[in-house]
Amino acid sequence: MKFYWIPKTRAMRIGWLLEELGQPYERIAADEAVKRDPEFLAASPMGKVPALIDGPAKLWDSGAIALYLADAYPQAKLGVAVGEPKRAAFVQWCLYTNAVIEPAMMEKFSGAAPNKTRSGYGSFDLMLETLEAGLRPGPWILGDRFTAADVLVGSSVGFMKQFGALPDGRAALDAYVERCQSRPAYQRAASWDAAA
Ligand SMILES: N[C@@H](CCC(=O)N[C@@H](CS)C(=O)NCC(=O)O)C(=O)O
Repeated sequence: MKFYWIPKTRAMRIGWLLEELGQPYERIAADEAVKRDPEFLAASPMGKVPALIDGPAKLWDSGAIALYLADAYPQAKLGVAVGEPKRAAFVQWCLYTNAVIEPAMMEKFSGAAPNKTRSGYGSFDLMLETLEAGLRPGPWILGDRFTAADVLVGSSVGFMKQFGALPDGRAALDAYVERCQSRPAYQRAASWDAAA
């Protein structure tokens, strides 16, 4: 697998997932030269990272990459197979990061007035309430099993915390980030990402 990333960006979440996956991969920093490379652009037509090439599979969105890897490498037990009871919840939470959490974070950072009805993501507050409810009883977003959905959701909640967007008193979310970030695979990815 070829994994394209830029240090200290959202791409790190796929680095974390690849460390959880335990399959060999090549990490390629998407510098200006790489961004002009036709092989990279074939995988990532928008020039965005993370991007992944795995044989014939070419993907460039972290949600899509996470779903793909969880399905393509079931032995890593990071996904929920079609037909299993929690499959729907797994897909739902995998999409939650890019469809809801990240647009809601933009609302928060830009100071835009919330409009729950007009915005597909609801609002920042509604996003947080829904996430907190989803994490009950926990410890993971699907209950007792850690999955690729936690990599996506946990990395976004980690961003919120890092950028001061997580309001005080959200102890369950704080504890969730801590649980995610104490995983050895997260620590490995955080260490090579920080060193790059
Ligand atoms: N929704 C995308 C976001 C991708 C994205 O915005 N990537 C940024 C890094 S955080 C990027 O590629 N920036 C470099 C650029 O646009 O040239 C995902 O999660 O994969």
